[in-house]
Amino acid sequence: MPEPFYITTPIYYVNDKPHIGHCYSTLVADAVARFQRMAGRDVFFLTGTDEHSERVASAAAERDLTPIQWADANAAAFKEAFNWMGFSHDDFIRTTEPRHIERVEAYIRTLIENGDVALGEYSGWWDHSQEEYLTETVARDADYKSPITGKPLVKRTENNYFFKLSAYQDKLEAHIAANPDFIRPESRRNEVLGRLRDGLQDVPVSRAAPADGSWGIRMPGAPEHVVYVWIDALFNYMSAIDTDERRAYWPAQVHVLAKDILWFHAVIWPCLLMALEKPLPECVYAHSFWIREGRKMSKSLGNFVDMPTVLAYADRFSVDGVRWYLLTQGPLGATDADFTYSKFVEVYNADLANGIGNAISRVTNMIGKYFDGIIPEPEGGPNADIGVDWAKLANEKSREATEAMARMDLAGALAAGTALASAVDQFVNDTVPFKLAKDPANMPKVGAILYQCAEALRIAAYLLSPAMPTAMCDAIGRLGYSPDQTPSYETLTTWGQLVPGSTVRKGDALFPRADAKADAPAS
Ligand code: ME8
Repeated sequence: MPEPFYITTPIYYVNDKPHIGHCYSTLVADAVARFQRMAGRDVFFLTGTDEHSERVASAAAERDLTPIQWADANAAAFKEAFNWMGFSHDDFIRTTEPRHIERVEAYIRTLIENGDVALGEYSGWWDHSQEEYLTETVARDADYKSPITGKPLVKRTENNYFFKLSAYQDKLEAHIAANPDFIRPESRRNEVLGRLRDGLQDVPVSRAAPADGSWGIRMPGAPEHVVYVWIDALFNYMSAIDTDERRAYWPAQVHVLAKDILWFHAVIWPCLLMALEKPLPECVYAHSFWIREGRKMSKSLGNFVDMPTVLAYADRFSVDGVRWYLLTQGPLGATDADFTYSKFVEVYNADLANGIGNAISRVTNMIGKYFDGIIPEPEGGPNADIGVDWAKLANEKSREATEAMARMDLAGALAAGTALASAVDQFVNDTVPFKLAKDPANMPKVGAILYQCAEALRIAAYLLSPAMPTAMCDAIGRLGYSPDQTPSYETLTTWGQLVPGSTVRKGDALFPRADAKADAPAS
């Protein structure tokens, strides 16, 4: 039985349309999911939308729509964007779906029955823009403004149901100490540990139901309250797989998200799970933010890289070109990453047009020219010694990619594929098959060289396919490889799979070189 691998993204607010930040988190999860599927894991990849926010209701009201009408329109926009980006999610959950609502009610009922949730009065600093309460210390440090949006905080007192978060402080700290990879990257883990030193306070899990009673999940047994949107949202990770067929996916291997919502995922969510006596996820991974041309992306600046802009980039550089840039240059670590046109073109040309794309055309062209487009029988076998131990190198690179992926080092994993493609370029330069081919007596050797090139590129293409599924699938086909079933990682990456006699396809450049002087694509 393949081992389960459950990976999630945040579920995104539907008060507005998707943008590059939402695409980035989902892309990171997609690349990991694709890699793990290739490695033979039984992957479940979940994304979706978070809909019961007050802001959805107010954004809908501004447009004379009901909240669900506005949520439907934006959830559809997220689905469209994610399909268009080529994401391979297994499910897309919406928190307004009955399957989610019913299960949230059940979880809350259990928490009330166990005494982990009870009625009380709460007074705190409310960040309306983020829909969260901040502690006195955090509010004071932020000068009583939202640390995320800079909007003023409001002192608010409510009669609410509370979750006894404070009761779980010791258990959570012990878990974090015993599991160094529970919160990643490490700098984020240290931030959480620092904040935990202030001590955990109980948190509200309900709010007064809106006057018209139309939006939110009712607290079981107390219809004058709705479940606080954040609690409702966190439960999606469980509700989506709380069925007989899917339950084995829990606990999740990775929750992917950004630094803005780490506290909810690294503190509140695990404590809720402990209260429900469920095992905790293996890793909560919080990446940093994309900024644009040196400036934070914000509504007021109107400078989001929105979907029309992403589309315009993809029109010129392909969806895979966009995916490549985001994955290799993205803010997976502790620092923000800048989305700039000049860097985009530089990376695209260096890595794709002049890198893997060029290596594939060079090799398929030579096979076309010298062997009528047929993969030659390698003289001395696939492992013939012509200066590079390809079997060893391919193995090393595959292992490096696997290890990097396990650390969520996506750029590192992809660099292993790129290194294999560069080794092919170097090999061609060193062995000069184009010169050797001038003498017919050399053709067996030329055949052996080109066989090894094509085989190495096939493996490189597999290693790069989690980032660029469409282009790399095309590349693998061009190299004359057509596995008749979904092959395992080992057969994919084991040297000598290309069958002599298969037909190579030349075709247009996979990644046409970009003109660095052209203007940035406009949406
Ligand atoms: O917080 N760079 O939803 P949200 C990178 N519904 N990633 C970014 C980004 C940027 N500039 N901007 C946003 C919510 N993101 C809640 C989540 S989960 C149970 C509930 C990504 O629509 C990033 O993943 O505000 C961030 O954490 C998420 O979008 C916030 O999405």
